[in-house]
Amino acid sequence: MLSAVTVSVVPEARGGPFVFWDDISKACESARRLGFDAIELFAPSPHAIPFDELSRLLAKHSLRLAAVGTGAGMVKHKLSLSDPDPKRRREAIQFASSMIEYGGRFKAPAIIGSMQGRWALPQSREQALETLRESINELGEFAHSIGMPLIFEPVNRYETNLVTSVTVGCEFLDSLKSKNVKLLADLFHLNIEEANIAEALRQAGSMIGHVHFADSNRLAAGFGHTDFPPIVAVLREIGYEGYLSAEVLSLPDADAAAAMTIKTFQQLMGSDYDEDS
Ligand code: LER
Ligand code: MN
Repeated sequence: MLSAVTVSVVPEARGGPFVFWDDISKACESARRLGFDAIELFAPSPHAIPFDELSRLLAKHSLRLAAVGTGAGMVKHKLSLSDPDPKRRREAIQFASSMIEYGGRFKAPAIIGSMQGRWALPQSREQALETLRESINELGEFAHSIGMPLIFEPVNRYETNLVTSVTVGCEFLDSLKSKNVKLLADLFHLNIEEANIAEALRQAGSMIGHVHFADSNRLAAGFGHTDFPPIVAVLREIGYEGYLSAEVLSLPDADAAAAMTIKTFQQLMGSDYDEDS
């Protein structure tokens, strides 16, 4: 497994669960110094950090791009992939596509989390899920056309009323025509929604494509009460080789959150972790 840390350049997301903020160059420098393999980027659009600039920074600090978030589509632009208004839904698809394309240039998948939206009357939940299914099928196939998977994230009940758990996420993926969509297990959301986090991951098996590495309280892994060893044991058992990406609050400050994350990551990886990788 590989380590990653989040960087947000979305002012409207201030206070959200991202470790580094605003200054991508400083974030890359800190990530490398602390020993991360990659960063995960949360940006307002593909134009926020031009391709050449990010390429140069990643190369300079020997970092990879783990994934790109699309949450700004919701937080900043109020776009939802289950929007009953066809025009707004098309804008949501266009925004998500532009992020998929941007990430793809770095071989990084895009994540659809809060952009799944929420259902509300007069729509039914089933109608909203059907609309979401159409959007995710289209985006999944677009991602496929550029050789990338699409990552879909169940989000806890306080943030969506559509896909909130790994079980519902697996059912949703099974119902898609596109077979190019993987699940994101955000350990903070799972801590709220699952009876047993490790068991939920075991059930999902090869459907897991990305992990947000957060403690019970959404602080860095190690600052809460989540029991990580059984979770990592199951991730190994299901053959997960992707990222544990710290999408956590920047508390008590960015460097402390990042340092606790990498300490916990290295402890969990034990002898499997090659410090030079
Ligand atoms: C939001 O809570 C979250 O976990 C993000 O990764 C989804 O956009
Ligand atoms: Mn997340």
